[in-house]
Amino acid sequence: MQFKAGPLLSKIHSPADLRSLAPSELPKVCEELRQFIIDHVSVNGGHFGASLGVTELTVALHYVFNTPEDQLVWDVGHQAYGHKILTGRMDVFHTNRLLGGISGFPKRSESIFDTFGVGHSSTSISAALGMAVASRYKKEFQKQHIAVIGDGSMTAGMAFEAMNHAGDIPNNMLIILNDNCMAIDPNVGALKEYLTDIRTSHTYNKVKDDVWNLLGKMSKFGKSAQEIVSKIENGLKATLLKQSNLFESLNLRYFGPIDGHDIGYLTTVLNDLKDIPGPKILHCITTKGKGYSLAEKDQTLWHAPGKFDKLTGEIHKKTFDNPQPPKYQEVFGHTLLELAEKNPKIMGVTPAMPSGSSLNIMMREMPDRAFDVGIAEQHAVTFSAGLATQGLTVFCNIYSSFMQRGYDQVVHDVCLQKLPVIFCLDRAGLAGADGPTHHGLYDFAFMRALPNMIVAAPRNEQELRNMMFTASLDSFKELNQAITIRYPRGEGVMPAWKTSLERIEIGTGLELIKGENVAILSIGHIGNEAQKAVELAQQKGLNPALYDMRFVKPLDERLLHGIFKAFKTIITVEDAAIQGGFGSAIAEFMVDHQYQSKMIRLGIADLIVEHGEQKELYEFCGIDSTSILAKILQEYPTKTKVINTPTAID
Ligand SMILES: Cc1ncc(C[n+]2csc(CCOP(=O)(O)OP(=O)(O)O)c2C)c(N)n1
Repeated sequence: MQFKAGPLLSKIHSPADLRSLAPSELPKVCEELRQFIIDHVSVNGGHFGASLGVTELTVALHYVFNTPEDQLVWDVGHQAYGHKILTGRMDVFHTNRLLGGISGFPKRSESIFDTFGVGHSSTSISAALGMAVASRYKKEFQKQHIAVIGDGSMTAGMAFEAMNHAGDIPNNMLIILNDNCMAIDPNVGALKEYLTDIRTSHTYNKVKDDVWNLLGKMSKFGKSAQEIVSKIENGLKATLLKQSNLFESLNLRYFGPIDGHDIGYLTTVLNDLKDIPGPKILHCITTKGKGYSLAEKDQTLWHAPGKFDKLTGEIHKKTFDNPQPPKYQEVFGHTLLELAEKNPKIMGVTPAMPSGSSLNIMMREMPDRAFDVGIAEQHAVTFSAGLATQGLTVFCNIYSSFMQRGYDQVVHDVCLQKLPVIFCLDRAGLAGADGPTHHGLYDFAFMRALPNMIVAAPRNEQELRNMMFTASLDSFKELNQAITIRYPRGEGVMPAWKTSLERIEIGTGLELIKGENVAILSIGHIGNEAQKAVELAQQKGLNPALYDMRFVKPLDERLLHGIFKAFKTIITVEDAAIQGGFGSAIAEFMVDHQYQSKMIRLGIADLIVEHGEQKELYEFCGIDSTSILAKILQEYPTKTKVINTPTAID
């Protein structure tokens, strides 16, 4: 559904239009922009609170800076809806996150104003610094480079690596620290405490006001920016500001904290900062969800609430007559608590996703045994490894795509040291509307390459519970191996999910449906699509077999020998990158044992899968039941061949 923009906003088709307005008109632009975001997210879903929180910042940045010439880099990008709307995408904003529509994140291919593709956090300072250094090298000294990063994203090592570099080389970069005390859940860590101290310190704020007053006065007298800065540094800051400043000590000039919702003051300050060369940071205080009271009150719920009634604030939930299957993440959360209640060695770790992973269930009950370590996947992995060295049983839950950032730690700190860390990778496979930055497609390939790593994927809630239970046993530790258990976003298939916990033999698969001629080998939740396909084939009088392999590594070799001896055609099905994944593992087995069956691998082809609903993407990638059925019909040796449906992997 497409909503009409307010009278001022509807005239803004690019930041140049915005810049033609008088400063006095900006508050109205902010109001209309906020309303436009509320209107559209309420019917389409998507990220909500973050964009509302940076509305004034967004308007001020495009008003003051000469975008797209000046380079504006958003961190994560979930807060960039206002940016998209002001930069020529108002008319297509109703397609946000929909199949074929615009992306929910900045994307270089989408707009010249999207200077850097994002989705994963904490990259903005590095990227903006790269741009700033390139501009300097090209002698484009007028060009400004601005990274906008939240306090949550600032907790990541990458942000600090970038600041460490930025403070040591000549560059013209402005970091805007958008401090709302929130990540998705409340922000954590000592840095958060530090930022709160700065906000609330009376001495500091008095000095800060003096600095700004002086800066304002001097600007009016037309002093050069360099002079202004050295005056401030030599005078006020050095003498009055006794409190040391973390950013200053990294050679970044620190300004703030200022009210990030005061559009008038924001534009004044940004204008002043334009004249100050070198790396600098402006600390802005904002409220996530600003302007929509429910979102201000429950900021975690309204991070990405789904569709809602914008007048009542009621979040639309589908209602059903029958009990529905739970989400996999909920099964993880409840099962972990259940296991931890019986086993005092169990610990839980998440990098900033307590709600998203449902580790918050254990965190509430056992705060000393379950940790949110901030947006710090690398640390989460090595911290888990450290806990494991002391004999603890660690469940480290990381979204599959964010695990990419912790890969070296998995290799170096876990596998090489044979530490039995249990990695639960949520959002594995096609993530849906968040799109390519969030699809978890490579985990089979990158995890199965590692020695001392077991790789498993549950087909349903019961298998997830049993895999978690098996990995929590002391007998598992004796293997001296880590395990990856990967499962998708969304619901499983078992309304009665609370099954009794049973040990699974590592590296064993299951024959689900006996058959002949064609064998379907599936891994994980996508096996349910395969099962539907086989049942549809049965209705057509065919008799393909179905196996749930459960483990990509080690493979169930005994079962595989049986399959390759009995079947001429093998179809593998996975919701992961086809290169190096489950099908590849089976193909390697076939080659290594000199079988000569015909093998067809269904999975995600070597391409970027864009955003869309999960179901639509399954279809697009040819791994939904209809596509699998089409393959079965194509391969089944009958006289009644059907026309093949082309799929993304053909
Ligand atoms: C590497 C990585 N880990 C986790 C996430 C999931 N994530 C998306 S937004 C977010 C919170 C970001 O907090 P902040 O930067 O403060 O922005 P805010 O939402 O508060 O505006 C997290 C953890 C991510 N996008 N990237």
